[in-house]
Amino acid sequence: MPEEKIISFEQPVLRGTLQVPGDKSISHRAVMLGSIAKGKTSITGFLDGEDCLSTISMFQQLGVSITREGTAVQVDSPGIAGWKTPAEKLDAGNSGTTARLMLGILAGSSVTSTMCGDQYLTKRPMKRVTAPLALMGAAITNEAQKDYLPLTVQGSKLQAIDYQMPVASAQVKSAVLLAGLQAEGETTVTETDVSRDHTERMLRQFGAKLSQDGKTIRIKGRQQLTGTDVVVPGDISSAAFFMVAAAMTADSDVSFEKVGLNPTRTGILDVLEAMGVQMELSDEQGFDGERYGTVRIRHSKLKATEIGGELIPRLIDELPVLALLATQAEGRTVIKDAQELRVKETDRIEAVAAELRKLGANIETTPDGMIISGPTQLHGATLASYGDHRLGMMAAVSGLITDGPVHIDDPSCIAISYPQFFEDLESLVNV
Ligand code: SPQ
Repeated sequence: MPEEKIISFEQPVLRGTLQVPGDKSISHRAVMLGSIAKGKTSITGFLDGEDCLSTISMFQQLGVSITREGTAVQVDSPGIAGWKTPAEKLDAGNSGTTARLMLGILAGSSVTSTMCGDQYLTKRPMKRVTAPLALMGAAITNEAQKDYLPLTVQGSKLQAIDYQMPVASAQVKSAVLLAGLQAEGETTVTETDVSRDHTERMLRQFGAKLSQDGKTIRIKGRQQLTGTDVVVPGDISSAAFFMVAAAMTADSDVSFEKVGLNPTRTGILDVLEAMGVQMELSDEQGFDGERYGTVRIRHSKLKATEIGGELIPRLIDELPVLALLATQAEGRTVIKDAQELRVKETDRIEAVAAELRKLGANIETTPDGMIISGPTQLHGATLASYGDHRLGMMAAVSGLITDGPVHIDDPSCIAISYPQFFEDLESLVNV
């Protein structure tokens, strides 16, 4: 990909149907559980983004046979007990999900390994995961005794814990549950607000027994997983960029097929509806596992809204592009309770505000969110991606409504979650 991408369309209109690539969170988990399980797992619709490829190469280093042809992945594993000690460091690249879930998995394995990450991931906090794992007896160390990557995990015997989560985070919840799967006794995790539940759903699919009581999940240790077939739906967090694009670009009408509709991920649809976006849902399927269907979005007159509380974990990754949408809405949109945005690939509160201001947006930051007043005519500018795929895609979509071209600095990070993003954008505009 070039070092700069220019978005410049003459009166763009987005029309047609789109099948976005596979869900990133589900793709990671399919490879992880397929590798913990003994036997064969077949994955279709896998996301071939850089983050998920980091997960595949980690397990290959641990001795799991994984082959991939495009979006079809075959896993053949000796099971977690048969993994071998890797010769090299395990590199999580840019992927927080890979790093945090793998810490939980490796803690109860029988191998010793060191995990590293790129310049952005090594600045993201790992204590939220290493603290509960230490309570379970995990041996995780860092030469500098800090809670950041690189971290060395010496697989050991774990004890179950009852854990009250301090933050709403699917990564922390998943790390504790996956460690609990190898531990002695029954582990319980209680959430503050419900976060994405792909790990729980997929553990059941691989034969594990879990029970749930409100915000508390219980898992008994020492359960064996059995390889299975996994179908990955389209990623609603990727579709979100084009949903927002269609909602704010005159005359647009786009249908998203086979897009994931897991209720712990559909906060974006609730917000679009609250902002007055014309939306239709159809062909809903897959109710027992991961739900998916078709979502049609049409250009609409937008009104401001408030986004906070329990909604936040259901749309955390969509907040950058929703902030862009809010610049086109009548009134004052308030995003609150979203302090987690500050510890993503970059500080997504400051970065979003800085870039939208360059376009002329009226936006202020708060410790836990943003306040955006609109509607505002946005102007062309050069925007930075901060090496953050969600910032890069927000910048690209902004170019559909600016009165001049938008230049994106360092757009290559978009391949982390959406390698064919620009092809899909071209395919929808002015067809
Ligand atoms: O994997 P990574 O880098 O953490 O990815 C992000 C993203 O924007 O793609 C966050 F930066 O998504 C997280 C998400 O924010 C993926 C995820 C998961 O698959 O479990 C859960 C969320 O993170 P958290 O910290 O709330 O658990």
